[in-house]
Amino acid sequence: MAANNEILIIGPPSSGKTTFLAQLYGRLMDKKGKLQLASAPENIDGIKNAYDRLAVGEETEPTASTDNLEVKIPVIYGGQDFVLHCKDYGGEQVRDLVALMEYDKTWIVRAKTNDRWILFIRPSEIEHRFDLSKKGHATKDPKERNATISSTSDQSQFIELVQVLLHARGTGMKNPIDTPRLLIALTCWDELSTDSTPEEILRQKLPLFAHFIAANWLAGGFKIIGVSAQEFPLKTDEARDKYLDEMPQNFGYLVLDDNPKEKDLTRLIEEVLSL
Ligand SMILES: Nc1nc2c(ncn2[C@@H]2O[C@H](COP(=O)(O)OP(=O)(O)OP(=O)(O)O)[C@@H](O)[C@H]2O)c(=O)[nH]1
Ligand SMILES: [Mg+2]
Repeated sequence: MAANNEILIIGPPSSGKTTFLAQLYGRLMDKKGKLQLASAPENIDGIKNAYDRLAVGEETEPTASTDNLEVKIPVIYGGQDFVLHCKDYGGEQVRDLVALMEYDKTWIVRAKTNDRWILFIRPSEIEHRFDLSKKGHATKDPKERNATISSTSDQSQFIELVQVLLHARGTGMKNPIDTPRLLIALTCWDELSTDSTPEEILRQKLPLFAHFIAANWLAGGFKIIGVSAQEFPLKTDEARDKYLDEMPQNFGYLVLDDNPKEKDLTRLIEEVLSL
């Protein structure tokens, strides 16, 4: 089945959606990437705000849960013109999809009209799996994670999220899924300090989820990559100065199959379009 080129970024709060879109916008303005701007985009206020913050070395702010921003950026890719629809919204909405197990019309339309999904997962925020072979009992500080959706594990939350969205789209799971094509982007890759491949990290951090995807998608219908849109945290004056001096569009990279770093962030779009 031919899939359309509409792309939806799905990600819980703080998974790096807005930072990535702001950095992508910077790359497009810079005109050095594989994906090129065709003409000036309209309505980019939300992304521009995040872009301007990065330009002065400030981190992006959490997107309000009520925000549903849709930006259309005309681009040229492989000699062809098409419009990149960027949707940014508060990740709280994604958290609610799983917590309440219900979705509104906005999400039905999003799930149905976008044939290419990018799922943002920030591995450094995944709760460590409890390994019974290493400890006799689990000790867990209840204050440690106030960001959890419920008492269920991160793994089942991501599985449920994908199931809810497939349900909203009306895609059954009896046969291997071809569309939506799924790009799993492991974000804030710099926080991992690892030489492992994105696939290895997914299997290490979320083995059940990795298995769920491999079992339900057609091979070739999904892919796993690493993304560091910002390259390092902007928590110190030194880090902020570096951003100010060297410009945000010079930071950020992707990690493709065997963990080489790819500086052209626009290639993430190429990866999802080529699925
Ligand atoms: N170290 C590091 N931090 C990052 C990176 N990308 C984003 N961050 C930080 O992660 C936090 C969340 O980033 P956002 O882009 O606002 O995340 P979001 O998914 O838009 O969050 P919501 O709007 O709440 O849904 C911010 O403090 C960013 O500075 C990265 O590549 N590396
Ligand atoms: Mg945001």
